Amino acid sequence: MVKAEERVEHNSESAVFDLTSYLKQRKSLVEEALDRSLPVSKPEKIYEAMRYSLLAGGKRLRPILCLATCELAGGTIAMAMPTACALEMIHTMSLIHDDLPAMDNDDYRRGKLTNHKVYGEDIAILAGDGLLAYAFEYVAAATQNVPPQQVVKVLARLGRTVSAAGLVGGQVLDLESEGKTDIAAETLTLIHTLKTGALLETAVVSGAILAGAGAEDVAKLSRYAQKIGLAFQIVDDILDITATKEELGKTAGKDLEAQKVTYPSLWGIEESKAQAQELVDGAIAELESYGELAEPLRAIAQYIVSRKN
Ligand code: GRG
Repeated sequence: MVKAEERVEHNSESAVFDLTSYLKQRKSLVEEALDRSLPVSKPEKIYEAMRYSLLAGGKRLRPILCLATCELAGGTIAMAMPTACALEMIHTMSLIHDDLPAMDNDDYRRGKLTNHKVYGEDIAILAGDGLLAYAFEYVAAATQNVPPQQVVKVLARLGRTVSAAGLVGGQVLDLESEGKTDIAAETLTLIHTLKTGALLETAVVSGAILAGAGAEDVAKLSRYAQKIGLAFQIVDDILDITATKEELGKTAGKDLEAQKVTYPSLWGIEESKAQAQELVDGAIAELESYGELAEPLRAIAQYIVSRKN
């Protein structure tokens, strides 16, 4: 059954796009590929720790976006799957490190105990490092039927995304902002653009690059991704206040407890919701030239504001 908030009618003539089935099918394809991507080897302990977090569930939004833009740009799922898996390896390693006592210090993630709670801090750090290194190896070694210069472009983009110009830099700014109450919306947006937006943008753009998309399409899709990335983070901040631990699969209310500046703390919940919806509308407007082909990306954008976890 298609949930009302996930049903997207593009126009009166087009069929209803069933996002629930689409996400379910794509998630299961990605999870099978992730399982195959990282078999247990020796030393077993580190492979088990890496697989524990990599196969712990989650929405798989980044791989799903990568596959969707590859198809939109005329490529196939097979061309993008190694990169889709690598995006999830990078995302997962960032969650493992983010949950460590030295950072956010969380006990639960994706409804399970965090990596360091099960394997200890030393192994959790190494599991993150192992996933990060393997993500790059996997794109280089497993991508097939894509011209090598396109694979190199994706590898370069992934490198920049995790670097001090991306996730690492965003995390540093976030750590520096802790305990400060005078953070402006612009600073908050910079933190989230680096911490959350950069990987979502790379997910969207990589799929297009692998399919051989031109500069104009890459630019349009980048703008789509930047807008959904920011909307995603605004909704994340709202959910931290409104959702339960069970819905989130992790501790709720952490931002309030840490007295962190968030979008709802600056704007209030209703205005934050309105801002997120405005960003999603803007993202969808970037897809106009693609017609029906972009239906999955439109529906995913709407899902970002209606999601409950
Ligand atoms: C990248 C070298 C390197 C180190 C990591 C810790 C760190 C540096 C960065 C923090 C990045 C971080 C945790 C950003 C938050 C991103 C975010 C909104 C996560 C939640 O994503 P969802 O909702 O989660 O897609 P699921 O579980 O569904 O995948």
